[in-house]
Amino acid sequence: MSDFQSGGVSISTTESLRKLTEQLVQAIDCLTGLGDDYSTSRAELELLQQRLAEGRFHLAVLGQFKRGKSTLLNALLGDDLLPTDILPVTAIPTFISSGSEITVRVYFFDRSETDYFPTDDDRSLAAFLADYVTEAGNPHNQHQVSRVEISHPAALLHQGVVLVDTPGIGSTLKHNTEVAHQILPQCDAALFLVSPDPPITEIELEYLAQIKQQLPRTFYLLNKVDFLNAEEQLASLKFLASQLETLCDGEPQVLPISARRGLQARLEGDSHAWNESGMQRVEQSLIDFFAREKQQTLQTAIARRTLDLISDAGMQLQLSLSALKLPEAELQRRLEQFRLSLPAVEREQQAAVDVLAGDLKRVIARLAEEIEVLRKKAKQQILSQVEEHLVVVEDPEQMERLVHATIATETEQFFAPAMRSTAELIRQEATRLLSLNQQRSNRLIEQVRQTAAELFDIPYHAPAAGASYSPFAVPAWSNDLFTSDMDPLGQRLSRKFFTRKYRRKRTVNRLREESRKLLNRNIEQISWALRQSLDESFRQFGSELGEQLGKTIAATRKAMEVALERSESHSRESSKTEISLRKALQVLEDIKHSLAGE
Ligand SMILES: Nc1nc2c(ncn2[C@@H]2O[C@H](COP(=O)(O)OP(=O)(O)O)[C@@H](O)[C@H]2O)c(=O)[nH]1
Ligand SMILES: [Mg+2]
Repeated sequence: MSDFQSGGVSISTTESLRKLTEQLVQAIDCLTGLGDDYSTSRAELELLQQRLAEGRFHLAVLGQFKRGKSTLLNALLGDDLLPTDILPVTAIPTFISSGSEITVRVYFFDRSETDYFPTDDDRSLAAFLADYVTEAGNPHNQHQVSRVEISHPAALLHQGVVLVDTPGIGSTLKHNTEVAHQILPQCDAALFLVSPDPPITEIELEYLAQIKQQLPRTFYLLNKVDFLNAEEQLASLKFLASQLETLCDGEPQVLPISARRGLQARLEGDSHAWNESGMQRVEQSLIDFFAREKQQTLQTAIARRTLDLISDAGMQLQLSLSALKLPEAELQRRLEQFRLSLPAVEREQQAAVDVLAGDLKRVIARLAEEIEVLRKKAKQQILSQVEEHLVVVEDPEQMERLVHATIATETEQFFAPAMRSTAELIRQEATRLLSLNQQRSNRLIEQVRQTAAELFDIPYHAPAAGASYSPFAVPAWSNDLFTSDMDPLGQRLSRKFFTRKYRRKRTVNRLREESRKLLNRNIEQISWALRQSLDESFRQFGSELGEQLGKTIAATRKAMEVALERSESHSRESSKTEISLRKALQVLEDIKHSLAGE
């Protein structure tokens, strides 16, 4: 029996494969007949069709950034292939499938040519990959890489298994979080990775809820257990299980692992250590799962996605059809009514923008309070130690050395955790407010769709997945944020010309002043970094809010205007259009019902 519990997959057998294949062909045919308006949905269906035919199963590793996703994949492949780092690295989804040797192909958004490894130059594979999938080699994806495909001879990849490395959610890099959401419709099952400290965050639970909605199977791994003793590991697993319980109908199995130790064991061929790392159990469970349930899960995932795409196309079709059926004057009137409803929407949107700005101000005020608390604490903790040297030490040179040493250790020890806890506090507050704003904006978008639906007497379909905004991201931890270097200017007072007493007094004053300045400078850096992140998250959120709403309005308006145009043109033409639309709708409805098993 597999360690991963069965998720109650019901579709099975070759008969259902044959049926699903046929349904896809019908749906694609139907959308092809409808022309360019439906080309995006058609292209997506074609990709699903291809995957189903090839039995290409996408198992994605998902989770927050830095949980060890890439390390885990490297351990499973037995190869130090994907870049891993303490900084966010994987900005691009990477698909790893079976091949007799290692090759890499890089795809771009803005051109159809691809880049390929091995190349003519002598670059290593790691260097080649780093140029595309790391933030350092390809900052903010300026090279417009859409995805990377790697082929690898690892046995685990046989029989159509494709492992997918994803950028994490919750990273400072917003585009990573976006990609982590956009990848979900392409995945069939997921390994969801968490690690202790903290075991699981609010953002992860939200992400997981989306994953559960879209993917038929999810497996849970607690990574980095090498940080924990047996007791702590047990407590972590228990806590995780309780957090996951509501999402998973019952306590899910969470396997504890150390991907890093596993990778090392694989590279050294140490089977005992491989077993100890927990990775052997993961590998065996995956092999069992692939053997027993891969085909079923693939079919379930593809059937679900097909159903979603067909439902969306059906709604678009219904809107065109209802519009077409109406007399031209009536259509004009309703279109006008829709237009008239827009200013109210725009007013509400403006109100939403104002609320957002107010919320940002509130979080900034909260940040200022926290920063003052921090300043006080830093003074108590660091300056009191400095002051001790200033009082006790007689020799000015020795005093200088001691103060510098104290500042250097204390800066790191105080500010690193202080930064983390302040950032966490601000993150929680920002996430709470942004999620309220998101609910408001989702309601507004729904309102527009509902107005359109009511005007044209068509049933209202809630969107498959609401717009998802990336929440506030804590700034990346970097030592550059803090400095312990004191001002080197004007130090030395010549021993020759001044008495030691005078030199000591001057040194005390200068060190006191510099320590204060340095401490304030570090506080300002923290404040500035968090303020930047806040501004950026709220700004992005605001612009996405406008964009989503704009798109919904534009799409609805376009469907009506197209209908209006057609009804204005020749009536015979129009009745022909109506017949073909009606036929298409019937076809889609039939497929939908048979997909839903009705
Ligand atoms: N201690 C420990 N560190 C790990 C483990 N797995 C990964 N890491 C480290 O965590 C950091 C992030 O790993 P990476 O695989 O890049 O995470 P990703 O962002 O989720 O892909 C790296 O420094 C890894 O070496 C583990 O099992 N134990
Ligand atoms: Mg990674």
